[in-house]
Amino acid sequence: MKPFAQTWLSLGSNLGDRLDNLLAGAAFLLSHGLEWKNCSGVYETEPVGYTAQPDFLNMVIHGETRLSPLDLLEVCQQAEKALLRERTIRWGPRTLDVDILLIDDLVLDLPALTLPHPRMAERAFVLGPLGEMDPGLMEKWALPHITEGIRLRMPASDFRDRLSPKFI
Ligand code: GSY
Repeated sequence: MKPFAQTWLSLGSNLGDRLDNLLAGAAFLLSHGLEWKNCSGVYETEPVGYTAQPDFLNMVIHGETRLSPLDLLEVCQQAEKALLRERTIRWGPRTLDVDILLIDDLVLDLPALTLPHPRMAERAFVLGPLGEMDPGLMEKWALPHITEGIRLRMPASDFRDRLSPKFI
């Protein structure tokens, strides 16, 4: 059997019930090939890129999976679809966004997937939750501790028990 790979995923939502969207997205992933290891708290974050949109809630999940990177990407995209994500503006509001940040030590440059995630080192909404959850990973990948524009909204201990694979 294929060994487990460790992976870190970033989830974001700024439309509808943002917390429910994050938890439903996480639950979808956990029922489609991702095994839960750990997660950060949920952060309220200022939008990056296209700034004329509501604040996001963001979190990072650490899981393990036997899925290939492209199959994991497919599951992430299915999770977005399951949450009825609409893409009207390219960088605009969304019910759920799931980005693969890291898979083990993989460095990939495919048309569909670049690893490590090419913009993670400049995004406080990724670096804050990741740093909270896994300081060793920050050192390993020489990631800066940028926390500007984000604040902890809910510690992981407050919602961990709502992460159920049967949510969707
Ligand atoms: O790439 C993820 C979607 N996204 C986000 C996000 O999740 N959080 C914040 N704060 N800004 C963002 N801009 C984009 S695009």
